[in-house]
Amino acid sequence: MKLAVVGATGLVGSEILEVIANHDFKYDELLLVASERSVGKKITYKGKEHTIIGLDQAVSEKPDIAIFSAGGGTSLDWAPKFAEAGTIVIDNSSAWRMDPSKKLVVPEINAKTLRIDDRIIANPNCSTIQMVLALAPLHEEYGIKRIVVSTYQSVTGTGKAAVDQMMAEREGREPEMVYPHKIDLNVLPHIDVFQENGYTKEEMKMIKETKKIFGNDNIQVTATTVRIPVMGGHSESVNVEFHQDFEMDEVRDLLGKAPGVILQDDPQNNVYPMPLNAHKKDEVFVGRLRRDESQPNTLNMWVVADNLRKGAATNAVQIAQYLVDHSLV
Ligand code: A2P
Ligand code: 11C
Repeated sequence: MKLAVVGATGLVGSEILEVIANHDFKYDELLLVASERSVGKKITYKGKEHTIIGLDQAVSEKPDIAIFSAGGGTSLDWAPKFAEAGTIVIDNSSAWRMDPSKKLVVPEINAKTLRIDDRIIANPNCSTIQMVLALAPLHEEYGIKRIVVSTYQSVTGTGKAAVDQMMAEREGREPEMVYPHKIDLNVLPHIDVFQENGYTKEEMKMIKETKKIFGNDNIQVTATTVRIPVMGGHSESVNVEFHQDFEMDEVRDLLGKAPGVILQDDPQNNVYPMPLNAHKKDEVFVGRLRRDESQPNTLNMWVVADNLRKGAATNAVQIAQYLVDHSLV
């Protein structure tokens, strides 16, 4: 197994390296790939020194799997070249997600759709992954009719430069502005670019990707995505209406045993999911479960996950592990 991590010097790339180590993902050779700016730099990983290489060299090395996390442009240009060379690309960017010929995979939900000829596999957006993972066991039982989601997203979702902007503001240094406004002590109802319909691209990702992952265009979704000055994870208020009614005990039971989901729902003792606790965890945390008393068959829930972990690195490494375990690579 020759594994390449493209974007290895970035926030998601470093997290991928951590997850590979934690999950003991087996490889014989590891290629660390970044932009020309970083080529030649040394990184020590698991006690071994690695030299960062460029994309041209990485393609010529014909890795078995390449996990991409270097932005949409890099994925659009380079994933097909790797695929052509026989590499399976697992792509963290939005470049291929809505391409009908590419699978959009959250392993617990739809890894079984993967086939030997899937050469570019898309990893969904972080805010989508955590929401669908928490909803999947309930969807199976009651059938989702409509989702209303509002997010509270960590600055780590934007990348290193955004963390730097927030910390510079917090520490009274001159910030390099990544966002159009200050982010510390502020809330921006704006993630990614605005579209013609008034929604942001992040909101449209949540809508379209949810339908694709569940393989059901009839699921209605509306989203408001918001950046807040925290690190550690994205939080989401999810209001979900089902076709069938549910019992709260059964909802708790289903979530309690869902793979990759941890129920943290004991409000009397101030127990509920928070980004501070989700930081560096691979699971999705769910709490504040309560019936929406304003209409039938509807549930409110609070969903938190480390966006760099299950929202990106963990999901990608789980896809890679699935390919290995099922002889798809
Ligand atoms: P580099 O560190 O050389 O710029 P983040 O989202 O945290 O900013 O990280 C982005 C990652 O993507 C980094 O590893 C960055 O490498 C990499 N990257 C950005 N542009 C390119 C490119 N054109 N080719 C290869 N890697 C790229
Ligand atoms: C954010 N969700 O928090 C974004 C980051 O499509 O993979 C990931 C963007 C993407 O800003």
